[in-house]
Amino acid sequence: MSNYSTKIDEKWQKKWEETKLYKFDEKSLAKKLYVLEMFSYPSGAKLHAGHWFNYGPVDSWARFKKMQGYNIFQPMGFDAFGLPAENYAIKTGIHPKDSTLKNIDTMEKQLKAMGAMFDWDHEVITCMPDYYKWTQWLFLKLYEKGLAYRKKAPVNWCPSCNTVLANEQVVDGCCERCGTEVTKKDLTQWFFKITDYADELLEKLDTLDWPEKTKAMQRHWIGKSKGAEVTFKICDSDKTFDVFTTRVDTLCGVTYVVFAPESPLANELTKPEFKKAVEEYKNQSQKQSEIERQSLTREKTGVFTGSYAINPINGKKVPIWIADYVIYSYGTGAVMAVPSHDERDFAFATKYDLPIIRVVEGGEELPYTGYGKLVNSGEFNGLKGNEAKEAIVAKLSKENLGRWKVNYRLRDWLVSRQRYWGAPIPVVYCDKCGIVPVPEEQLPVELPYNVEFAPDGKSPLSKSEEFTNTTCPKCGGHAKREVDTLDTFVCSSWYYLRYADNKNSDKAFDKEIINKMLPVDKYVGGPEHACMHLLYARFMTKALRDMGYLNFDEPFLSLRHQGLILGPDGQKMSKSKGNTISPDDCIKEFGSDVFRMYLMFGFDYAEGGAWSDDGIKSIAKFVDRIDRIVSSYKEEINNSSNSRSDFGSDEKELNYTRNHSIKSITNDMDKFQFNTCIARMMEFSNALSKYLNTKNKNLSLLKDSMVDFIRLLAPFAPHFSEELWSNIGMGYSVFNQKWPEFDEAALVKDEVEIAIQVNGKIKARITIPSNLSDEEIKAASLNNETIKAAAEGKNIVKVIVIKGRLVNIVVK
Ligand code: ANZ
Ligand code: ZN
Repeated sequence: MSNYSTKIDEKWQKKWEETKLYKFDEKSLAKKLYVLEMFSYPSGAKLHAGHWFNYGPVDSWARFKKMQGYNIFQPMGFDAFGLPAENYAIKTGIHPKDSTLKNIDTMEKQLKAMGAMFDWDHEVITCMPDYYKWTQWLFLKLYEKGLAYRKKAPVNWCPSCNTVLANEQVVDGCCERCGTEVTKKDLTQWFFKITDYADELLEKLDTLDWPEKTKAMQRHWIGKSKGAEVTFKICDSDKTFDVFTTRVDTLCGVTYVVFAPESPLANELTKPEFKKAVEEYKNQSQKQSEIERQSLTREKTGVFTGSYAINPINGKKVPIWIADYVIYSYGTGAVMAVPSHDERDFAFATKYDLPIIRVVEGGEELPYTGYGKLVNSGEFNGLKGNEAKEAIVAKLSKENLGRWKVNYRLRDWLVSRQRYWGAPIPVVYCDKCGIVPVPEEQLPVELPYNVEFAPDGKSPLSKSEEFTNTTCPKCGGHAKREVDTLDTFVCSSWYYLRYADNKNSDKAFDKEIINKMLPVDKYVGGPEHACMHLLYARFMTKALRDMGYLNFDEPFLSLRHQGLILGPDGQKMSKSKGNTISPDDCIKEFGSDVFRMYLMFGFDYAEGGAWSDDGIKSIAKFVDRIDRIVSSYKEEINNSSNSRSDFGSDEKELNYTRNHSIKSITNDMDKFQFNTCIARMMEFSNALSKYLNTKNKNLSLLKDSMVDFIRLLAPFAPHFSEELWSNIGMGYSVFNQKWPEFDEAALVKDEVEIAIQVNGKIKARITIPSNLSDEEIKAASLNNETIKAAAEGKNIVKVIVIKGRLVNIVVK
C-alpha cells in the first residue's frame, strides 16, 4: 500500500493555509486569471459527486495555469437564499437561517478537504446582510433606470411551491424546481426589463467562447423573429388592434382573426349573446399550460365573439374568435389566421368550418406553408416571397395600417417571489406617494427572523406586522413594505462581481477593482443554467455597464460545462434509488487525490457517465505504483555511484515519453480533456518504471524525468505530489514550480515503422532509421524477404515512397 492517505491531505492543506500559498496577489494583475466555478447551494445534502466533478478538475486546470505563471483568482461562496432551505424548514421546523448557516459550515469543511485553491478571503454568502444589502441596491439602481417595474400580468404560478415563477423557470409547462404543472394567475409583480437587451444578448453571443449548444439555447430562448405588424379595424367600432405575422405575404388569405383568451380587448368586443360561452372558455383555458396550448398536435378549440374585423389590404370582413392556441404574451396577443398556409389555422378552420382561401401557389394540398407566387391577392398576384411582403407592407404603411416589426420570444424577467427565504424587495407603498424606493442609506432592508413561513400562497412577510408597517421615506406618513422577496437568481446574477471586492462596505464593488479583475476568464458549471443564470448574469453586467458601474460587456468570456456523474447503475444519483456515491466516504477510503484523479480519468469532462468502483480502485493502484517508482528512484539516486552521461536507446525512449507527455498534457489540459492527460501520466510512469529496471543509467536524465513527472502530476494529485516533491528533496512548494516545457527535438524518433504494400496491399512492416533517403528506403523495402517472395517472377513497374509512412510497390 502507498503512503498516500488523508493524513497527507491534511498535512499539506494545513501547510498551504499557513503559507497562504493560494492567496491571490492583488498587486500583480497583469497575469490575473479569474477561474470561477458556479457556487453551490448549501442544501442539507452536503457536497455530492457532481459538485466534486465541477470543482476538482477545474481546480486542477487552475493549478496547471498557476504553474504556467498565471496569478489565479479562484473564489468560492454560497448561493444561500432559496426554496430548498425554506421547504426543509417547513418539514423540520428548523429555521432556514439556522439550517443554511450550519450547512455552509459543513460544506466549507468539505470543500477544504478537497484541497482546492479557493481563496476563502473572498468568500461570498448571498443570504448575509452584507451581501443582500447590495442585491437590494442593485434593484434600486435598476428601478431608477426604469429597468425594474411593477405590472399586473398573467404570470406562471406553481401551486406546490406557492410562488410565481419566471418564464425561464417553467420547463415543459412544469415548475423547474418541483415538477408540478404550472398555472397562470393575474398578479401584480416586479419585473426586470431584460428585453431591452434582447438584441445585444443575441449578438454578443457570437463573441463568446461558450459551448455551441448553450449559445444555441440562448439564441432560441431570445427568439428573434422578423415580421410585420398589421392593424385591423373592428367593425362598428372605432377601435383597432394589431397582429404580428411573419407571413404578411399571405394577408389576402386571412379568413378570421384570433385573440388570446386573456386579451382584455377580446372581452370588450364580445357581443352579449356570446358572453357566456366566452367566459366559460376563458376559465377552461386558464387551466392549460402554455406548452399544451402551443402544442401542434393538440386539438384546437375556440369561441366566436360575435364581432368582425376589417382586413386592411382588401376591406374584407372577417370574424373575430378567441382561441387558446394564441399566446397572450407573444407578439400582440392576436393573430391573423390564414388557414390555407398555416397548420394550426388550418386545423382550427377545418374544425369550425371557416373559409380557406389559397393565396400562395405551391404544394398539392393545403395547408401549404412554403413560399410561392401570390394568387387571389388582387394587385399583388404574381409577386413572390420578400417581394410580395415588401409590396404589401409598402401599401399598408401609407395608411399607417402596417409596418415592419421584430419580435422576441424573450419576456421580461419576473423577479418577485411570494416566499420567505430571499432578499426583501426594497420598496414601500405609501397611500400618498405610491411606490417609494427605500433610500440607499436605509439598506439593507433586513429579513426578519421571526416569521411564520409556512406557505399558503401569501407572502410570509405580509404576516409580520413589525416588518410591513413602516414610515414613508418621502412624506413620513404611514406606509407598507413590499412583502415579496427577490428571486434567488437575482442574488446569483452578480456574485462574480462581488467576489472581487467582497469586503467593500461602501459600495457593491469598486469600479476600478472590478474593471481589472473581470471579466471572468473561465467559468465552469452545469449546462442547465443556459437560459436562466447565464442569461440573467449577462443582462446584469450590461445594465451595470450602462449605468457606469463597470466597463466590460460580458461577464464570462469562456464557459465550459461538466457532465453528469451517474450512479453505478447508470441512473441519476438519488437517495431514493440508493445509488449515491458519497465523496466523504471515498475520500476517507482513498484520499482526495485519488477521488479527484478518478473523476478526471474515468469520464469525458463534458459528458460524465456512470460511476465505477473498479475505476477508482485502479486509480488507487496507479497512485501506489507512483509511490513505488519514487521509492526506487530515491534508492537509485542515493546508492548509485556511477552514471552514464550519453544517450543510448533506453535513454532516448524515456526522454521521448517524457517530452511527449509534457506536450500532450499541456495541449489536452487547455482543451479540458483531462482523461487523456491522466492516460499520458500512466504512460510516463511506465516509462520511468522501465528505465529504473535498466542497468547503467543516466542519472541526470533520470532525475530530470522524475522532476518533470512530479510537476506534471501536481495539478491532478496536489497533496500527493507535494509530498513526493518534498520526498525527493525539492523545496516547497511544487506549485511554485514552473510547468515543464518540452523539447521538440526529443520528439523526433530515431526510427520509424513503415508499411510496405504490393499493388496496394500491405505485405510487410519494417523499422528503419528515420533519416534515410527515398532511395535508401526503396532499397530497404525491396530487400525485405517477404517482399522479395511476393515480387518473385514479376516485373516491378514502379516504387512509390511516402516518407515516414509507407512504400507501395507496383508489380505486373
Ligand atoms: C399569419 C401567418 C400565415 C403566420 C402563415 C404564419 C404562417 P414566430 O416565428 O414564432 O415569430 N403568431 C403570432 N403571434 C402569436 C401568438 N401570440 N400566439 C400564437 N401564434 C402567434 O411566429 C410568428 C407567427 O406565429 C405569426 O405569423 C403568427 O402566424 C403566429 F401562413 O401570421 B403568422
Ligand atoms: Zn408617502
